[in-house]
Amino acid sequence: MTIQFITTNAGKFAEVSEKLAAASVKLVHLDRGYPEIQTDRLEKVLKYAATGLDDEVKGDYLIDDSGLFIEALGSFPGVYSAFVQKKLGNRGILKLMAGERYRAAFFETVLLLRQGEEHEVFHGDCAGTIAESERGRNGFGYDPIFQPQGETRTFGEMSLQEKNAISHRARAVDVLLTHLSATKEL
Ligand code: ITT
Repeated sequence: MTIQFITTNAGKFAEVSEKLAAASVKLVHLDRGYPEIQTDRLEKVLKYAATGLDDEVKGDYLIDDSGLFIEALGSFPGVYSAFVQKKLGNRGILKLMAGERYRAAFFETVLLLRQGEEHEVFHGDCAGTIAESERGRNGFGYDPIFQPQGETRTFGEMSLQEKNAISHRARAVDVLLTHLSATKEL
């Protein structure tokens, strides 16, 4: 089966297509944005986006909204992660966290799959801590400052396959794959 992944983020596309290729799902990259409302939950962003995309995109598609939630910052940047990455970057986050000993954080990914007339939503998360400095050049976005629980390296220091073994996005894709096999699509 073929699904279009609508995202402007090539890193997301690489991660999801690696996982889906292993399950013989072909992912096609549709490199375009869509309006993202400011709201308190990632899922609401996707559900709103889907109402517009349904009219504009033919065939099955997948969209991904993700965020980094830092506990000491009251879950910031959370739903504002894209804006904050653009405006403050990882250095800005490290400045906000300077002197903070409680560094717990988690990533969350929500995926929305449109198949026929149906919308299905899948969640994945990954707990960890905010590193003291940027480490590694792999991945994208916040990867160099996020160290998953039980690991000594940041996502930025891991290969795509290593990140895909434990990440929020990979977990959401696993739930998506379980759904596809339960509905006999695979
Ligand atoms: P699309 O909306 O076009 O898919 P985006 O990069 O704007 O791409 P998001 O709004 O979901 O995607 O991402 C919010 C921010 O969080 C953005 O700056 C990403 O780079 C970052 N981000 C998302 N997933 C991440 C991950 O797995 N590792 C590190 N940073 C991530």
